[in-house]
Amino acid sequence: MLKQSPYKFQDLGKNKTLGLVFLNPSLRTRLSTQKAALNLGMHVMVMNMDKEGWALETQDGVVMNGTTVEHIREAAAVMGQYCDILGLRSFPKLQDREEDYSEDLFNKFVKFCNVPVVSLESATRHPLQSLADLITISENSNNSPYFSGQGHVKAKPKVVLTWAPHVKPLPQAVPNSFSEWMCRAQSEGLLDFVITHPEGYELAEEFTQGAKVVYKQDEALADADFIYVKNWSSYSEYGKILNDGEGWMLTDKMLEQTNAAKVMHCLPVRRDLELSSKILDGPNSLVIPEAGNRLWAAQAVLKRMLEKLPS
Ligand code: AN0
Ligand code: CP
Repeated sequence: MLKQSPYKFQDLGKNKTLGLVFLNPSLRTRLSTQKAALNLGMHVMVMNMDKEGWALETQDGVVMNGTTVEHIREAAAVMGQYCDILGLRSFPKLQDREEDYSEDLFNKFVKFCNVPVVSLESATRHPLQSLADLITISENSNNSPYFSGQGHVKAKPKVVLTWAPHVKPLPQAVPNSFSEWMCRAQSEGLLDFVITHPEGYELAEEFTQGAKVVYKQDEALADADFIYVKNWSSYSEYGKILNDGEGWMLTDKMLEQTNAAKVMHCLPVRRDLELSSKILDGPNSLVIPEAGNRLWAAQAVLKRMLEKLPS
């Protein structure tokens, strides 16, 4: 495992350059992917398009006489000239569901840059996060070969994804990906997966096939081994916040109904709005090792991509 020998493949990325392109802010994804690339011997360049790049036009057929300065056709193609692999972070605009769920921007970037692309969270998915989450669950479950010796002694852990309150409309990308990966793990008999949220926050069916949805949070949390906390905006009333989410913030009192559940969150987290500080600072929280595992997730993915590149 890469975690045991981080530098084992440090020759793999020699003379290879990774470009990380951010259209939105990031702490974990930026640093973990950068460090993963360095462990593999790659060079890394970071482009903060939102702050330092030219305003990007993504639609075809427009006369660019407004605020956009450069078209994605040229911008992506040019970045592809300098890099062997590119990563892109592009949040949804949360205005037009069709546009966001078609992954129009991400797909255009892939098409025009002409090099392999890794998602650093796109409009509908955050796969590097979900891989890190799966590693974290494995390390804390004794039915896994990666069990660290601490955590749950159970043949099949119960994993619950719970909606949490927030003041801003957030993407569905993190819960979509988490659900997609957990449904797959469930179909392989590794765990049981339950989703809980207030009515109106149903995720797109393509990501939740096989998941059990329970609207009563206390019912869903009963006997849980892992609780994954995340806010998302509505998919059906696209991009909207439907209520103030009162009573949905996970507290240590709620943990009493669970199997001493370990608590996860992708971060950044708003303390005492999404998740109580008592839980975050307490022994049940996995948020820091979970963020630490972002490194190994990114390194595993970059390693695979490097192995497929012509040398
Ligand atoms: C983003 C989201 O919910 O998708 C990024 C999470 C990794 N979160 C915020 O914008 C707060
Ligand atoms: N979890 C996550 O992707 O964090 P950042 O937005 O800080 O990269």
